Amino acid sequence: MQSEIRKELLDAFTTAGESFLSGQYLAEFIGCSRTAVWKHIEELRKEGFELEAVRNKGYRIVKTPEKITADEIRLGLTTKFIGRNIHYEESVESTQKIAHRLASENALEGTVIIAEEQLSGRGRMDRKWHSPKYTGIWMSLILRPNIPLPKAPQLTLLAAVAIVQAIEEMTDLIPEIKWPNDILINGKKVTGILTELQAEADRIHSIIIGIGINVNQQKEDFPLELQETASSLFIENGDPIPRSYLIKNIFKQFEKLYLLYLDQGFFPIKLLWEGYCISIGKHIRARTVTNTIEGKALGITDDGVLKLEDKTGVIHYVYSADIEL
Ligand code: BT5
Repeated sequence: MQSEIRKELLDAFTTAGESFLSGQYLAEFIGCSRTAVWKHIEELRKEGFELEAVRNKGYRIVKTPEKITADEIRLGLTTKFIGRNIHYEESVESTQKIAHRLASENALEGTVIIAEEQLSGRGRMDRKWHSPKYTGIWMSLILRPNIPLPKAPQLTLLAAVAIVQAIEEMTDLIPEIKWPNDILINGKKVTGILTELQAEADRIHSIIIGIGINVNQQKEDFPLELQETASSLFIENGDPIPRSYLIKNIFKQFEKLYLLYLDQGFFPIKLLWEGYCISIGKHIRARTVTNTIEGKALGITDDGVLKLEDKTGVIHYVYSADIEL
């Protein structure tokens, strides 16, 4: 919708409050035909506005979409650099793609790209990430730590701890971490993390942490194939959660842990992470790109690598895999 018409339409509804506005009135107000008014109203509906239409009275807005705005996030944000620079988009292919571009254009550390919807949200190994409009948190965070390349996966674990802490602060839920990048509640996946790098052989230019959190979806908002394995905070908690508060909380927890990490290394993060991990001590199956290993998860190394003991007593070090409990 042309932005001036959209603005005039929203202004008219704002002034009218609870009163109805007729199609005729809106057509004259905006200076277009009634058919054009009807088309614009349909577009507002597609954007998530709920409009009531009553014969002989006209239209009124009954519910506006719960949008995230960069201003709302900035208001009351206490961090020094995480989330201080926000790129907010209505609809994108993937926030990771934009983050890669901005990172190579020297975006500041802590820059975050947030979208209301992703049309090709991605998981690890080119898997798809379902990212419907106005319901979840789909964002990518640009970091520039001065750490050696093999330590980059530690930031996935750090992000998981920050998200779990933020969820705990706002709800009574008990989230659990499944190595390396899933957060589950009551056994269902509510969050996935995707860490990508821009690096040379021995130097990291930037680390891009993609975070996908199912916040306010209802069960039927998930495609059938995900309904048994995925869930949202709303489904588990019973109340919708204001996404911008959760985002702010994640920024706060993340910055705290990240500064601790830069100062003291991975060890303090590891201790926190172990407290939330569900797989340690359990018999698990790890599917890597090349093979499948079964055994007891002993824990993670100081670098964040999973230690798995098979039934012959051999210890395997797993850098990346899908875990089945
Ligand atoms: C992940 O991959 O879990 C990482 C997901 C990262 C998504 C964020 S959103 C912001 C940023 N921009 C992006 O484009 N991506 C990042 P993986 O472990 O490979 O899990 C992917 C699998 O999770 C899929 O194959 C599905 O089975 C399942 N899945 C897809 N969408 C889901 C959802 N919304 N909730 C729960 N599970 C989902």
